[in-house]
Amino acid sequence: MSLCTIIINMKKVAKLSLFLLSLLLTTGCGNTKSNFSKKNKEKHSSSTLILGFSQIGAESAWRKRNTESIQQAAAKANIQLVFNDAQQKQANQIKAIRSFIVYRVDVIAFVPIVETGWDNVLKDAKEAKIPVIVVDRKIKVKDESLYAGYIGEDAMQEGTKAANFLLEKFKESEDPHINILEIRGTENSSVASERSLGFTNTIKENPRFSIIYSESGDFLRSRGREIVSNIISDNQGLNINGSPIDIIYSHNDAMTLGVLETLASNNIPSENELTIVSIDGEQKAINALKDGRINCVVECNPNIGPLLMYLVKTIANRNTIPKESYIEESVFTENDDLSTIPPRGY
Ligand code: GYE
Repeated sequence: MSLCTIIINMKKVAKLSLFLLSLLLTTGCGNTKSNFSKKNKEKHSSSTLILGFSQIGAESAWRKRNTESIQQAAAKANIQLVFNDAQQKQANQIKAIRSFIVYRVDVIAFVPIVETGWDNVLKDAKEAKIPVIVVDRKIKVKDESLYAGYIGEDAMQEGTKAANFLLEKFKESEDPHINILEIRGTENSSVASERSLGFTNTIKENPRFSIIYSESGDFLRSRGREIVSNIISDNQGLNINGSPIDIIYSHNDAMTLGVLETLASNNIPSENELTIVSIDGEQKAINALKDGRINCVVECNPNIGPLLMYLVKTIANRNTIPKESYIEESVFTENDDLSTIPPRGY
């Protein structure tokens, strides 16, 4: 595992070299067990707040912008950021959080790649009296006091917005069967579960809609390509056992762009017969919306850095933060004046 630990705010790099060494020792060697409880690290002497942040990886343009937003906001807020890229592995996140405890950062924040498996490491953070903020995706823990609060998108609402667009678009349709292919995000992540639940709870208002096939694409462009390519080759076209696919609901733009690549290489125009709904709002998806290859893009706002830093400072000053903080999000559809959408920045 190559650990990418970036320390922003170079002023303190000398003080942190010891921390970097301990971080590499406890996480860079793979099977090194963190026994942080025996390490009596002196709390760092700096007056600058130190935030330990565990990011899941760089799987999409959305994720890269999310990381940028956090790094830029930390620098602007003069918060020292110890950033760890978990390379899509929960085990790496747990090791990184343990290392943050060893160094006794002031606050820990992390994007939980999946919902469960966090109780023990968060108990360690609680014992060390280090507050934890959950970012972007939610967790399921037995004891809700293990973390101070959640900040991120409302994935349930995103699924609902996707379904509402389809209910409106097909409200005059006489078609008795409107078939949906759902391409889900990372299995067991809160964001994929909620985007599914919000969508299915809403789309059932019209019984002519049915999800005839659903598969996880892990939020990856390559998997979006692969899923649709397999369907086309297994069924000699864009159908499931002869039932035509009328709608593709994809949980993120990266997978949607993969889908569009496969449709194009199989000469299946998405503009006419197919309706595609995607979530995130990265520039390439907005461009595809503008040229008619996608019909609706539900925004999932990655720019949570400034709000996160506000919450970090609040909690570091021993004030409470809301259990859930949601970021503003919009919806872009084929019915809007798309010329007014400013550059997305990712
Ligand atoms: O939609 C996707 C990223 O957790 C909301 O993860 C995030 C999702 C986002 O890979 O592009």
